[in-house]
Amino acid sequence: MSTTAQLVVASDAATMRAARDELVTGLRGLLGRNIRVAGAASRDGALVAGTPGNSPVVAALPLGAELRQAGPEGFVIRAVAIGGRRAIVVAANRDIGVLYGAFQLLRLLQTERPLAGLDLVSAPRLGLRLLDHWDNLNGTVERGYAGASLWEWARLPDSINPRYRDYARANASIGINGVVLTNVNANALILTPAYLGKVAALARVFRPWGLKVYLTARFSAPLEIGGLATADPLDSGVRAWWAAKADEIYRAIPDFGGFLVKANSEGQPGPQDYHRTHADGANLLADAVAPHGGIVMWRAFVYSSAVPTDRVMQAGDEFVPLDGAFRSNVLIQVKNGPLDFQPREPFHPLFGAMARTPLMMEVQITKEYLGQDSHLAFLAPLWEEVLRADTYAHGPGSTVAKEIQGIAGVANVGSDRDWTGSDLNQANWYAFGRLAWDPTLSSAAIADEWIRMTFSNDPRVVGPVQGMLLVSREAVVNYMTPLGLAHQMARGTHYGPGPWVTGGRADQTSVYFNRADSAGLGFDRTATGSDAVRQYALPVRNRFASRDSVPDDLLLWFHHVGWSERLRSGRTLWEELLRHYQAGVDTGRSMQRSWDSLERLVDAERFHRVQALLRVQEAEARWWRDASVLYWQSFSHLPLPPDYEVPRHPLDWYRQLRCPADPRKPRCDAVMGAP
Ligand code: GCV
Repeated sequence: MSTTAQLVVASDAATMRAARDELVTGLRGLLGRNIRVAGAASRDGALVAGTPGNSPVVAALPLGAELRQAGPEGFVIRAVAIGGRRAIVVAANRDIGVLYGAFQLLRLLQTERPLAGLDLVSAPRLGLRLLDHWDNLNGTVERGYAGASLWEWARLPDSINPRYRDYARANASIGINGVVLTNVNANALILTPAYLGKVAALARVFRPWGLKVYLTARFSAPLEIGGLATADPLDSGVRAWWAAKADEIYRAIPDFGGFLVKANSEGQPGPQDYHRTHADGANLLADAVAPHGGIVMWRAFVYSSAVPTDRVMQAGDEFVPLDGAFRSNVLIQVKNGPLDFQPREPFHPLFGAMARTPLMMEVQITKEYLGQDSHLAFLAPLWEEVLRADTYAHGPGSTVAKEIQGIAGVANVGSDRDWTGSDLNQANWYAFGRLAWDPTLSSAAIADEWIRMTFSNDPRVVGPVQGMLLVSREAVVNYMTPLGLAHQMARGTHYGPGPWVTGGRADQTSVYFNRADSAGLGFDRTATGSDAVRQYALPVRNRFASRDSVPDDLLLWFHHVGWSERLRSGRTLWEELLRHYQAGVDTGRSMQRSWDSLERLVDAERFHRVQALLRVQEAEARWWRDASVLYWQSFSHLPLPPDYEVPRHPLDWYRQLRCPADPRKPRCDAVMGAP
């Protein structure tokens, strides 16, 4: 076999250079062969990458129909004969498609898929595939568990950390095409000239990788940095200020993507401060960026302390009446569930409920409520569950995936050496990109790819690690919030159990959500309670409203259930609760056993790091189980079965645990004692 393979890339444009360099690096590493790069004239490459516009070889191939299917960002990969020799072509309509195709080819090689007869066309289903960073200008990251912000604002624009390029490469490898650099709890300073120069420097690094830059816009910026006396969206001075600001941004960053806005939510300023609507606010910014082709992503995560209705209903009540009132370049960004990135929630009722408004979905890759950096929770099953949920908005088959134009993931990326706070957390960044590209991919297939590319193709590794990943999210649901419970985490840190949390703002407390009393547990959201079910289309509403048809895993989200009432399993609520908490702990243990079996198959460094975290997770799963079960028992007064693992401490001990204030590591292991 020849030790040199020939790659033909005819163009020297920045994105084509990126594709060429990735192929050279990847093929060298994977095949152990030298790669010779040839230009336009060569017709005998083993691998040809290009567009009909920049590659005569691609232009000569009969790929018209496939390229139409590939669209602006997709690609075709095909085994062909060129001049009688076997070759592979990576073709696309645009350079960025070639780059995505190059990564796909490397993925196929690295995961040992057969290349003979290769013939695939791939196009992203969603146009907007974004990472949202909740990064502050002082270098901290809200709900970030992977170190400081990647963005070195003080050093930019002169100093360009090489990780910026690697960050862009990683994103392009999974098809992510945009990044919101700043926290939705926004700082207006990002819109000042000095910061815009820094943003432009980042945009220059990201551009070849197809990664557009977006910023969060603080609604009160005209007051804070503009010297105006108001931020009223209908004020002509305010409108002129935002239009001029948009012009200034686009002069610095011609392909700037647009704004993401959190308004009138959790203390952020917004149009309601001036008795205007969310549509007035969104349209103000949309008009400013429209001449430049920009968009506005306006978040639906709103709830008001003044409104006494069920918190999970407020976004629906607020936004549905505004359907049709937004400019065409506004997207409403809706969290996957109506509460706040819980281990399990029903899909958000806004999906399918705003027929005249483009929606995008926001998910959290950083695991604020799922054990943060230290617990293993592979999130693809959670996202798959919501993407496939049927809203019935336009009849059966109206899945959430079909109701959205884009998806944003709150990034779990920081300056930690492993990028994401733990080795296995990287799987969530990967899974997010893959599902954003193709929401029909299965969690199992994504896990399989990631393990093969991260650890090994050895089935003795792939099988156990895939098993661990696929059960991990349900384990977290079981030991934290089984059977449809939600928001039972400690106040503030959202780490560790706190089902007793009360006081302060009611709809941020655990007791508001669990409604535990001597009769039973759960939030009645049927017509006899808050009637939140009414926000869903009829078949879904009926399914959730009836005790006969509500899925067990959402039971307590929608119903207040008596402690001794029998569920479909024939067991009482109390018995089912105990089983679920125990199942969570048991899965924690089985994940440890699976990982321990890999000692000689995974490098020692990563093996020990993951092993240590799985120990933490098992200990903390017991903490969750014991604290929760004891707390529910103080209402149910029902006994634990004789063979149930006895909680190590009385309830008061758990209630009095005070976690360290360090937001990165709020674990209580020091006080919990050895596992
Ligand atoms: C960025 C939750 C988080 C907040 C976050 C907010 C949001 O409430 O705890 O940290 O703020 O969601 O999504 O705006």
